[in-house]
Amino acid sequence: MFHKVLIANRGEIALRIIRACKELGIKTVAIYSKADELSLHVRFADERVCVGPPDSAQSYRNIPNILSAAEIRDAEAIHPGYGFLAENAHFAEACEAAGIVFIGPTPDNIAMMGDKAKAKETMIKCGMPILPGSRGVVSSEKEALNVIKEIGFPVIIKACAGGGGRGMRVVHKEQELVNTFLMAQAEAKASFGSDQVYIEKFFSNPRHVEVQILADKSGNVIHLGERECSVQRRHQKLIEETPSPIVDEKMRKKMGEVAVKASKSLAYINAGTIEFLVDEENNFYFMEMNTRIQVEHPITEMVTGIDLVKEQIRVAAGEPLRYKQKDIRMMGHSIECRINAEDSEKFTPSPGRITAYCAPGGPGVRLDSAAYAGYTVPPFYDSVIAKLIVHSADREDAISRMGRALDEFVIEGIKTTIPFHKRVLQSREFLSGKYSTNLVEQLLSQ
Ligand code: MV4
Repeated sequence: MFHKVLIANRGEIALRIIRACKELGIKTVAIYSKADELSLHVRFADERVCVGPPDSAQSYRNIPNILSAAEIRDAEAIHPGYGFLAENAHFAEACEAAGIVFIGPTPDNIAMMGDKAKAKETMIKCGMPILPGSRGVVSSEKEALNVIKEIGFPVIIKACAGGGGRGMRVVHKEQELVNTFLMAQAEAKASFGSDQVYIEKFFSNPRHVEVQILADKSGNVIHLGERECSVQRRHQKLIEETPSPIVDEKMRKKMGEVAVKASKSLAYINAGTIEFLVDEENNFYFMEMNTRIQVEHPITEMVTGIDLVKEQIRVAAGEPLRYKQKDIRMMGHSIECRINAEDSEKFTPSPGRITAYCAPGGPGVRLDSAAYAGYTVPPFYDSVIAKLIVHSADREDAISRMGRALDEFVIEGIKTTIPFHKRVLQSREFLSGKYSTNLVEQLLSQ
């Protein structure tokens, strides 16, 4: 096992990783920007190195500075968390070249999944159900029309280098195609440096359901069930729950099996997530694979009892998985609410000083947060300041427990999304479990 790990991240996920390292007896090195001198991750780590100014391009994404920090402090491995460098193949490669273990998959696996059209091609070969559409890149309107002859309107044009909802355009009829196609290419070029796009049949009112997997260096892969992530706004997830209200044992088994089979054929190592789009008939199709630990990982931990971050570190150190598929049981129901430093109606950022802070507690409540009374939320980074997670025997009890925990939570001095969460939890649509990715828009227009 490693003796010392550097955490190339900040906030709640840096703290989460420090906690896992502590329990594994691993020393930790925090990195931080000038804006984060008073952050909890800096205080809780055994060592700390300032890697640059507030701008994350010069600090949390500054590869030379981060590698120097790891070398100076003798860290044997780097945990990237999520965001920043977590899915940067060059960084994974640079770690390898410097003799430092990147806690994640190989650079090749990261690069492959980063190209969404390539990922799709690869997944077809792995027996994964995929969204009907072009085989690979579409480079002209003529080619686009040929694809559309097969699948019909509406279609969606996606940037190969996009992902997470970035670089997508829907086309409803032929008159719009040429314009939208050229616009999609130009936007892809401007945003990602590549004008490559591909085309799919567009599904309206989809659900987003994802499967968690864990894979070790000996080729063992297991899945840990699904997470329902359809409560989102502009591709930012707001509430996640497991199990998904629409997934039954049979569907879970099928999704899990294809996810495991694909990860095996990729020789994937690390925790990973296969995202599926689920249509109104509960057919599921591969969307993307995320090669990192995800924000919403705690709900899977609550129902399976498995510490995903510790497992991630163990498999990176070459240890075999300690669980076989038959050891995995999903117990009860878990929900996560992402509490953002944002106005709860307009979702505009609300950074600033937290003047009062009182955390919820009691049975079945977990709070992953790096916030505290007197802490100032900087304006430079992601606005998630806390993840409130509950676990209970069933969905109804979990919803009621989350309502109680949200009522207990006091954060003063800044605006948060707590009022929004209370509203969703009381909505007929959420309570019924029959909601799609349109839920938030529906509620906000009421
Ligand atoms: C789609 C789609 C409909 N049809 N693809 C958004 C995130 C990225 N992973 C892919 N996304 C979508 N792809 C086809 N062929 C609708 C979305 C989509 C979406 C997907 C999951 C969760 C929320 C979403 C919100 C808007 C659009």
